[in-house]
Amino acid sequence: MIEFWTNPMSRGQIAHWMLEELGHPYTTNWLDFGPGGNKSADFLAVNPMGKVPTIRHDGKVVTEAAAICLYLADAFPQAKLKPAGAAELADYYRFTLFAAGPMEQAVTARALGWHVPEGRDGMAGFGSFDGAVSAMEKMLTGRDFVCGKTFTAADVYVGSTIDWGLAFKSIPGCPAFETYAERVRARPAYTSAKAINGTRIAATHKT
Ligand SMILES: N[C@@H](CCC(=O)N[C@@H](CS)C(=O)NCC(=O)O)C(=O)O
Repeated sequence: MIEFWTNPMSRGQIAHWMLEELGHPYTTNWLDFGPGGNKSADFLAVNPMGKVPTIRHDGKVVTEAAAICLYLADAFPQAKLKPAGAAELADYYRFTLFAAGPMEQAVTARALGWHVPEGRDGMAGFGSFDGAVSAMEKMLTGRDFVCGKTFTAADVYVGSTIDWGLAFKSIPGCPAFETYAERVRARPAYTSAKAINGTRIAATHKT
């Protein structure tokens, strides 16, 4: 059994998509943000960061949306979401960690108004926002999915990064991002995860 802690308006949607890809049963613990939810003693005992997404499988806790995607692909090989060849694995790890590290930092820094002082790009892991986005664009150009023709767990994470970035306009649109986003949004598991979270948002976040 997989236990899953999430909030519908969060990066939890990334892990939710991955869980829907697996087709394996899981239990969802919806957490509100606040002292009674993600900062409760019970949840902090599971994840001391008090952050979602978090999963527990076979007694092991996994946090970090990217790690959850990669871990579940390993733990459930029957889902065939991890490539076998060395060349594909190189892209699989590189793209996922690039999205989870430099891209995530670049987008967050921009959203929060943090500026890398002039001449200090070399010290920042993401270099600059424009540099990270342009590298991601080049990396995705000319390929259907991260590992080529076949969808993998890397596309759940990288796809979420591009999907959310375009939806919230935190990254600029370009043909490589738009066409890639269209391909990953066609996954039935993407649609079912969106539907589950949309239903939860409608039920709990009244406007
Ligand atoms: N590095 C983590 C980030 C997780 C994260 O920041 N989640 C946010 C929601 S999108 C959260 O739980 N925020 C609540 C809080 O920190 O109180 C990951 O990639 O999973």
